[in-house]
Amino acid sequence: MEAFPLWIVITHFLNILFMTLLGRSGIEVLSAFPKLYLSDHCPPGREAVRFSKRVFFAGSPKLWSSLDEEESWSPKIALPGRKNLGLGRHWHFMTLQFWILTGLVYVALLFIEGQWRRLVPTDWSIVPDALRAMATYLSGNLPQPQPGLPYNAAQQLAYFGVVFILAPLQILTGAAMSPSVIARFPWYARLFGGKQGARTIHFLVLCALIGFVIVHTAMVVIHGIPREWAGIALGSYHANHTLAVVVGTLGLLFILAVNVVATRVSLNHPRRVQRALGLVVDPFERVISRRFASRQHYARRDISPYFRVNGYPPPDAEFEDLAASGFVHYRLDVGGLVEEPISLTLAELRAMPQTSQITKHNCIQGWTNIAEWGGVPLAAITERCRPTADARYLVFYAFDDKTITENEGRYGYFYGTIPLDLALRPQTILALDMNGQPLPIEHGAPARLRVETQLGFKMVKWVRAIEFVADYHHIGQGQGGWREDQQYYANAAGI
Ligand SMILES: Nc1nc2c(c(=O)[nH]1)N[C@H]1C(S)=C(S)[C@@H](COP(=O)(O)O)O[C@H]1N2
Ligand SMILES: [Mo]
Repeated sequence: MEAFPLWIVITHFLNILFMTLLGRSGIEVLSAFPKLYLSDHCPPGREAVRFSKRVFFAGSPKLWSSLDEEESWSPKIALPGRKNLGLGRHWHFMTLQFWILTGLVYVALLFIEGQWRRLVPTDWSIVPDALRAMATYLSGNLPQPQPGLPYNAAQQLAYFGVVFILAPLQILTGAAMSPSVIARFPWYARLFGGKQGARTIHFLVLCALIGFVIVHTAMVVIHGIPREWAGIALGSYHANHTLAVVVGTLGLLFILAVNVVATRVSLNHPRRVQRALGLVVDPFERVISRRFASRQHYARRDISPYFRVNGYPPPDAEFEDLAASGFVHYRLDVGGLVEEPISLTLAELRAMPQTSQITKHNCIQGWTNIAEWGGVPLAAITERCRPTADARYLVFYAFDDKTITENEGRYGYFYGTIPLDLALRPQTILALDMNGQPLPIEHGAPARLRVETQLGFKMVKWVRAIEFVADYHHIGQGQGGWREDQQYYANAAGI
């Protein structure tokens, strides 16, 4: 009997390759916030699981920033390792697209070729049969394969679980972590117990998949490598066994080589990798990030007791003087490609139409918090200064010099850009208040951006000036923001 048709041999191989990249880059993402929560308030010190020795507390006397929580994990495990969340995400979202494509082709062919019975059990007797098969293994014998199939009931049930339960669950919980998706459809995250619930399930499914791979590999060894590899690498149990061992080994070496090269190149040429993977990742990010408008309306009782800080306040004397005098001398300069450049005091900003919203903040590292934000819709500011026809982006310049506040070989003043259409969305505001009080210094006083479909790093705090531009490639290192420049984050930030 033919064990596996060619399309199964190919999709199975691609699947191994993509799962190694997805798993390793997923671990990199986890290292940026190495803790799991069941609640979207993410109370510091009260995590469900923590993969880090260091504990941070809400009431700690010394201000800490969530980037301090990041861990550096080995490139042998994480892709690429050594605190590179930006490229970890690039690898994850690049591979994801090919993995889903492979999965769709596989499942489509399974049905088109009438082979779905290979995986989908049609009778409940599969459960006792699977139990019996496991008992047979435990007694030191090999169970009989299912009639007409190359594997037994326990294997069939496990394969069904992986393809039709674990893989879809991984995609669904992945989507429930996208700030764009859950800003537009807040009910969707609730299906999984919130974003943190989805994140925890996503991790548990990773563990289940790793467990599956271990047992699956052990089974291949127990059943006998040359014969099993003849089946899955050459498609037939009667194929030449020497050839099977050669092809199988070459296949595994290829997967290892791809992983080694991906890791090395990412560590040594991060900007090139950001750009190259960006060709596949950026369009995908943009579709998900910019299509939806936020429809979040949480209640006051949903507000988080403690809201994490990410990014230390500007340390210089000029800013401290401004703050000490209650920002009376503060001016927000709005210029660039506009018909009427303006300069607004805090009082003038407060005299403009105000709005407020209770929304969930999603830091790229993985934590969430809910707060109420009040301030001026960016649409109102845009309307006043009347951008010219060639203005396409808004650049937000901040007061904090990261050379001083976040120096891990990074430098320059913080800034960020958003496209004009995002600026005009109803829940895009220049916030002046947080939870009914003027913004605390650490959360961006006197004014900070809120773009409720995006990741936290897009929401520039301590805004000094806004510039309308046609293009951002001449600013900073040209990637559209300080974290994009210095940490290789993608510019569209909806997932
Ligand atoms: N000026 C400035 N804005 C910034 C940052 C920063 O370091 N400097 N960090 C960003 C990141 S990564 C996040 S998650 C949010 C955090 O906002 P919070 O400190 O109010 O929680 O601010 C964003 N805006
Ligand atoms: Mo962040």
